Order: sequence, then C-alpha cells, then structure tokens
Amino acid sequence: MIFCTAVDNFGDIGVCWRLARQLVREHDLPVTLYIDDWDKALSFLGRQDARLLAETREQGVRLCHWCDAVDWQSAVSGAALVIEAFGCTLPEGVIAGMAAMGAVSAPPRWVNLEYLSAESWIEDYHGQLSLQTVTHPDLPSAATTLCKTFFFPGFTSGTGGLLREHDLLEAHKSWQADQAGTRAGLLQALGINKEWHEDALLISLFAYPRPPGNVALKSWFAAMAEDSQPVLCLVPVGAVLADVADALGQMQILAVGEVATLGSLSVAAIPFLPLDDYDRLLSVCDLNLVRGEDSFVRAQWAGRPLIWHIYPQQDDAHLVKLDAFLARYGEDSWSARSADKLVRFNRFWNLDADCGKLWHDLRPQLPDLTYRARNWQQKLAELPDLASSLMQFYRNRP
Ligand code: TRH
Repeated sequence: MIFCTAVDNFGDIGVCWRLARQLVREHDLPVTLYIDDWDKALSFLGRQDARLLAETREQGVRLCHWCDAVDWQSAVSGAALVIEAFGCTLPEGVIAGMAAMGAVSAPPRWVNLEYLSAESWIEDYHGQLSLQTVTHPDLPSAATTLCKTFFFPGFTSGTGGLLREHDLLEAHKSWQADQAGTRAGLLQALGINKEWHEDALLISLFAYPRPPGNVALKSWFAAMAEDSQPVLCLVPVGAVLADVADALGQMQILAVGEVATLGSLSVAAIPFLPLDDYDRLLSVCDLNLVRGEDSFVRAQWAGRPLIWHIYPQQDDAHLVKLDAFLARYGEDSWSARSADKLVRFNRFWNLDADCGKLWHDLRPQLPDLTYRARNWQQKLAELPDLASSLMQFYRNRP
C-alpha cells in the first residue's frame, strides 16, 4: 500500500504513481495507491471518468481515494508493505491496523519514502529506523511497538537510488537513434508546423511561475531572441505561461497550439503531456528545463543537458540542495568550461537573476554538455533503481 498526499502541483502524485506502476509491472506485487486529492490524481492520469468513484484500476494499480469514509483497519489488514510517501501522516486507523497485525503475527513493513536530495547526510539517514509505540482500544495488548524505516532516494550507492523503469534507457536509445524522425513525429502530433522547428534548437520549459518581473526568464528570452540560429521553446500548459507572455511582451497568454515569436525565438504552448510522451519530449530536446523532483529525474534519464528549477523552500534551504546536486553533476571528467556554464546558469535561474549573458556562453557548450549528460545517465544507471532497492529491503525482512 502506498499513501500519497498531494502537497501541491503534480510531483508527489507523479512519484507515487510511477513507483506503484513499476512495483506491479516489474515486481508482480498487488499495489493499492491511496491519494487524498482525487480530482488532481485523476486529471494527472487522464481518468476523469472515475471522478464519482471511490476507487478504480489503472494499469494494474488499484487507485483509491484517501477519504474519511475508508475503514482503515480492514483496508490495511493483510498488507505486507506500507509506504507513506514524503512523510505524509498515515490515518490513525492504519497505524492501529498495523499494530493489531503485529500483536498477533508480523506487522507490515512500514517505510517512509523521503524526498530526493543529493546532500551527503542522507546516506547516514537512509535505512534508519524509528520505533513507534501504539496504544489503541482495539489492540489485544496494552501497547504494540511498530518500526518505521526511512528510505531516501538518491544519487549514490548509500541511498535507495532513483526511479527508473527497466526499459527506460532502451526507450531513450531508440528515440534518439532517429532523433529527427522522433522529433518531427512528436511535433506534428502536437500540431506544431514544420516551419517553426526545422533546424531549430529545441528546448522544453517546465518551471515555476515567479513574482512579477521574472528577470531570469525575461533576460533568457531576450538573449535567445538575439541568437543567430532559431530556437523553439515548448512550454507545457501551466501557470508559467503568464510569465512567458510577460517575457514576450504580450498581453495574451498563449493557448495550447499557439506559437509566438521574438526575433530568433519561437515559443509554443503545448498540452500537459501523458507521462510517457513527456519522456519522449525530454529525449529529443537539446536542453530541458525541469522542476521539482520527478521531471528533474526524468531529464537525467533522457541524457540531455538540464536546468533545474528546484522547489523553493523557506530560508532558501533549497539552494543548499541545488548546490549539492550541482557539485555531483559537475564532478568527474567535466571539462571546466562547459560544466561551469551549466552550473552558473542553474544558479542564476534559481536566483531569478539575469541569464542573458550566460545563455550566450552556454549555447556553444551544448554539444559537449550533451556528451557529459549521457555519461551522467550511464553512471546513475549503474545503481539499483529505487523500486528494486525497496523490493530488496522488503524481501530481506527479518
Ligand atoms: O509539479 P512539481 O513541481 O512537483 C513537486 C510538488 O510541488 C511537490 O509538492 C514538491 O514536493 C516536489 O515538486 C519537489 O514537479 P515534478 O516533481 O517534476 O512533477 C511534475 C510531474 O508531472 C512529473 O511526474 C512529470 C509530470 N509531467 C507530465 O506528465 N507531463 C508534462 O507535460 C509535464 C510538464 C510533467
């Protein structure tokens, strides 16, 4: 069983759904995924037809609405593994149900799946236990102790690794083997005319909206407008389109399928793609701007240079996480020149600073950065994927 609260946006649902689907497909487990924001989950999965239902099935996963009506004690009985995603608070009935199972035989394994970070401290906390004493009137004994394990995704062998389906890298390989064909097919399906993309540098832009001004976006767009080569920037529909309109000096927000131009730059609004189509888009772009957690990981599997808009946190805690990632991403054999440009652009992007000059420095480095991004992808692929790590932990139960 997986429990997911949708804090905001789509990342929490995206990660939980991807994990659930992989546990079914590749590990043959029956999986139930409880999600509190039912409407958001269904719209993410394109399953609005199930809006009035309390549960449905999708690709072998049992999807359930996490709501007050659920009898949690019976829902959890028989579960072998309970995953609370991102420290969401489990319903009391689930805890009591697990404790009741523990009082008579073995309780389910209980895992708190944490957020992704490249910081080195997570290796110390990955796999750590927390003991919880549960008292409940329905329990046969006065108190039962449950044990929760903290599970951290990450970039090193001391962590749980990253979500990666077993056939993902093969899929990228075949999309990229005929890059021009895949790209043309995708853009045609999106209704984007050939005139916009032949010979253009292709960029995907998935980012958070910012307070009025959006210096980073404005300065970057202005710099791309001056490029000697055409650029096509694809923006999946979302709140950032208001910033895009502002950066283009337009009053109207682009509707899906519309293209606007500013010098050498063309910007197209595209639909929010189904998960697997989004992978294909990342695969054939020359540069991907991604955000949050899941799209950030997917861009790394695509083996293309990326700019990461990290989820902003209080007291700028996210900047520490950003630097920890950039330090890992830029280490090893990176040529100082190209890595430095990418690292600086990432920092300026997150600080909402002027990215204009940086873009002119970065663009010529993209071929080298593509080569580096592929090496990074290969290095990450040497680690076990997150679902397999979880399975190993689960099977090694005492
Ligand atoms: O949407 P995000 O910003 O999500 C999260 C949440 O805000 C969460 O609360 C926070 O904790 C976390 O970031 C760090 O970004 P993310 O994680 O990339 O999630 C977006 C999901 O949407 C991801 O699964 C990829 C998917 N997606 C598509 O399926 N199609 C698309 O066209 C796009 C742009 C994304």
